[in-house]
Amino acid sequence: MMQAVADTGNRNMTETAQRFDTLVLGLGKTGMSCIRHLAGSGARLGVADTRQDPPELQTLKQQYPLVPFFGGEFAAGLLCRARRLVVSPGIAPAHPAIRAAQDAGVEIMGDVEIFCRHINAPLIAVTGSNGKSTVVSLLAKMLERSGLRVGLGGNFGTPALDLLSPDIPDYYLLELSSFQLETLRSHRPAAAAVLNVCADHLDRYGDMREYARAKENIYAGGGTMVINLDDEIVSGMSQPGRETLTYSLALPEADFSIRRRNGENWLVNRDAALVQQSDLKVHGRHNLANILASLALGRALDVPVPPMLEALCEFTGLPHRCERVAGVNGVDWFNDSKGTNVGATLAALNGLSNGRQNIILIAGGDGKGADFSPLGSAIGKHVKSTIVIGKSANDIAAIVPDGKTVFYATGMEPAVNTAFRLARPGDTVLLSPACASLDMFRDFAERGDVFKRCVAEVLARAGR
Ligand code: UMA
Ligand code: ADP
Repeated sequence: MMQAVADTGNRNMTETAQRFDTLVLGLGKTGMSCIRHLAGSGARLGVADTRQDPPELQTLKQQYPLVPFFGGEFAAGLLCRARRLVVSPGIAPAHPAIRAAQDAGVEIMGDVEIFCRHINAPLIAVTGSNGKSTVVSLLAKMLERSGLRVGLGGNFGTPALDLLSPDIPDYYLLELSSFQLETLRSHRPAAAAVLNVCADHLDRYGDMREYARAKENIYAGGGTMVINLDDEIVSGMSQPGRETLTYSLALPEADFSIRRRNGENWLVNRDAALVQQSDLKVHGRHNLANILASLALGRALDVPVPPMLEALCEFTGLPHRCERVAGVNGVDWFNDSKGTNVGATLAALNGLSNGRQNIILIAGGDGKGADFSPLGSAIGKHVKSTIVIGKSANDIAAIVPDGKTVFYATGMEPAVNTAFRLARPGDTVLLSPACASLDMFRDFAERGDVFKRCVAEVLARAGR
């Protein structure tokens, strides 16, 4: 039952008579950024959220008491009273009430669409199942090192509309999720990349094709296409005749690749050697792909190479992404809490293994409808023991190959204690859940922080 809880500002106006220029759907980070952007424009605004007490309700009440809030399941009757709906990324536009409003002629868009209609600096847009945050963070550092000012946000950090200010940067750099791309039409990026596509969010999309189609929309607005030749789905998105820069860990014919010279791996741009792999501070092969993608995006913008190289040699990666948190008694401990899908965990296993089946893997959480079977052979190749946690514990245990040990843990602390008991010098303990965290934690960052605390405690108890 939909209920208005904030004052409409006009007590004579009944709820049924209310009309909105814009009804914002969702009152999380995005919804609040939309209200901040639209308030003051004179438009009649409202906000609806299926939750009665969404995260930003108190902020709305305090800062925008005249904007009415409607909590509870969306009703087509309410949504049809808006001229336009701004849909937050966590809400599927396929929701029946949103569909009904669209059929009735209501305009549907997301926050990034509004953002793209307002900007007057070039946009760089990055999506992919994995590596988005790493690439946009690294690219931002590269651009800043070249003296350029960057407005960085989107799915990572600051919501897009909060980046708009009179102080216009040289570039806007957006990490875009498939959810944000679903409702985007007006983007005209200078350069865009889909880093990779692997199974994720299949609780929202009918199948992989639908998910990949949402991501592919990033290329629809023109600009230089940065294409990962190692990813079959992404290379299938190439469009002959478009300005394109390619990268690959495997194919030397790519514009940006890895080549062996004098016994060393070099990151190269065609025949020009850029940087030696041993000079980099990030872990895992997948991060080499992220660096090649960042270099290609920088090249697409004509950023000079030397400052880009300085920035990437300093880059140590982001927390919770293959982050080394301890190395004690010959055992390395890695926090890869942001490994929220099968592709990320595969990358961590392949990237951190020394080929000796020495990884003790902690995995599990909310599987979002994923098929974990692609993990089976990597566990067979690289993992010594698997410790499973959370809602998907049984599903992950089921794909561990016969002959490998599986332990069930009721939470992070018992999981870490079990890992400590099992670990021997030369082993690596890796938290890489292949699952979202929401069944046990507020978010991936809390899960990673709890892991780090448990690791510190178990090592302290052991006097290490
Ligand atoms: N929700 C409801 N009812 C509603 C509205 C939302 O139940 O009426 C639920 C959603 O299903 C979701 C949660 O509330 O579980 C948050 O949804 P939201 O759209 O309100 O999210 P925001 O707080 O606005 O945050 C969103 C992104 N979240 C999602 O896409 C789910 C944030 O990405 C992003 O940082 C933020 O906008 C700013 O742009 C987070 C994320 O998990 C990090 N993204 C997914 C991912 O990276 O895999 C796509
Ligand atoms: P995103 O923003 O797309 O979620 P992040 O950079 O935050 O990407 O990394 C998320 C997870 O994906 C981490 O576990 C990280 O180790 C892994 N990862 C990062 N880059 C890649 C890549 N290119 N391929 C596969 N996994 C990756």
